[in-house]
Amino acid sequence: MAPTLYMMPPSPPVRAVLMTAKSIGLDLELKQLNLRRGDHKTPEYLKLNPQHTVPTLVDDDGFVLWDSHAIMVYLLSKYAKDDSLYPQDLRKRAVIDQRMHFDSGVAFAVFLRILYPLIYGEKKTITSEDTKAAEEVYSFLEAFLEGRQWLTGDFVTIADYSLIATTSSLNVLVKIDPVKYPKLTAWVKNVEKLPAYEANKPGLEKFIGYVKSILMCKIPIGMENKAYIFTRNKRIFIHFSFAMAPVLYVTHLTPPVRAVLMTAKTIDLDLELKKLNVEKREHKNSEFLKLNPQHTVPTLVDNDFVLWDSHAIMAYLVSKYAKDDSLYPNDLKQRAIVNQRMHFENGVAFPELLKILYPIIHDGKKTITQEDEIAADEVYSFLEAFLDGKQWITGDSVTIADYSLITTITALNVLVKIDHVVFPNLNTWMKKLEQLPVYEANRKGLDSYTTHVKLLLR
Ligand SMILES: N[C@@H](CCC(=O)N[C@@H](CS)C(=O)NCC(=O)O)C(=O)O
Repeated sequence: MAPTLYMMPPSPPVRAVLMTAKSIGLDLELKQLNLRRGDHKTPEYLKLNPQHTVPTLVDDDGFVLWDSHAIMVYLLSKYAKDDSLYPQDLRKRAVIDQRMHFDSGVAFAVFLRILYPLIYGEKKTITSEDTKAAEEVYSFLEAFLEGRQWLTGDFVTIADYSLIATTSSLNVLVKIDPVKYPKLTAWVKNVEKLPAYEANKPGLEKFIGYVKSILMCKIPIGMENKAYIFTRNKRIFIHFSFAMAPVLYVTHLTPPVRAVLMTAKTIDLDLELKKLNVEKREHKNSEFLKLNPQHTVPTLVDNDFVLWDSHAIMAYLVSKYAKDDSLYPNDLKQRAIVNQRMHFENGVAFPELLKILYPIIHDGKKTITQEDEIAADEVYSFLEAFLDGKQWITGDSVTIADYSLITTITALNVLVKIDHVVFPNLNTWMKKLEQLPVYEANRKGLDSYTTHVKLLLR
């Protein structure tokens, strides 16, 4: 029996899965949902996937998995004849993971942030802010493609599928300028020539028609189209060290950094920490941009190997340095669920935290609005559902998905308190994590974050 995919053709993550299935000649039984009609919020569908997203996979033995990235990895590991689209090689895989988390947490998040208010809200135009956000995504991709034909190297992987699905859709909203982004433009053209791309086309066309029909003449033609120019600090501050311990670039207030620190502590791995001062824009310094064009912390330098994105870093460190696989199980299905939860953290929970936090930090906002509360409560409700019948966020043992989520949720909890009566599973889970010795690696950063935020809110 073919695995079932709950889907909606215009959805980019759905199309990424379809491209993957096409590449490996896997038949899927497609069940179409109409999201505007609310098919994804029915009790039956919520029982399958409490996060109510498409795509959701139900394998022939009833195994349920959502999140396109987790699904692609799972399908390849189970059904592909070789590992070319998601190589076993630790470093190649780590870079693919990083690019896919970039899709979840940045590219696709930006896409939704522009699209949803147009579909569901009052918004009528693409604003200059939208353009700026999309252009930032394009700039990152342009940088990732430096010296490479495909997104992670000289071969096609699921990171290309994931990002072409999102980018080709974002391009409908904010055009990719071929002059500003020549590498990105060439990459899009190359991907379009792949046989697998046929699986992106019909959905993309539906998406284009859909956007047109919704907006009709709403998008103004002469909209602002300013390039986002990174402010580059000229000061050189990075001294490469050849110490044995991997180097981790950090800032002290960030949840993803704390998640990596918890992981390193658990596996007893020494890291040489290098603090970047974000206020002094050290993360935008040209030296650091050379290491990580996405200019995020944490960034890991393990000898000659550079990797960013906390999720990809945690997976890499556990695979390379841990004594066993308990934090990131080798078992296909267990790993698939860990991946799904981490993409949830990256694509849903963390962006919600930033949406509430940034106006407080950058614009002097002093209050938590009802809208903020609703958004945070939605994240809490998802987690409450994920934890149903489980001790930890993916099952019976602690994994890096717990670390990823606890650091973000404790930070969000400072802004919007978790109601213990409404979210009992979540409350119990947090208490259990707080009792782990490794939680100390979260506490320290969380405490200074809490003080900082409370001061700003005063
Ligand atoms: N990270 C997820 C994102 C999936 C997602 O947000 N899909 C959208 C459609 S493009 C959706 O299902 N939206 C409905 C909802 O969130 O309720 C993935 O890669 O599968």
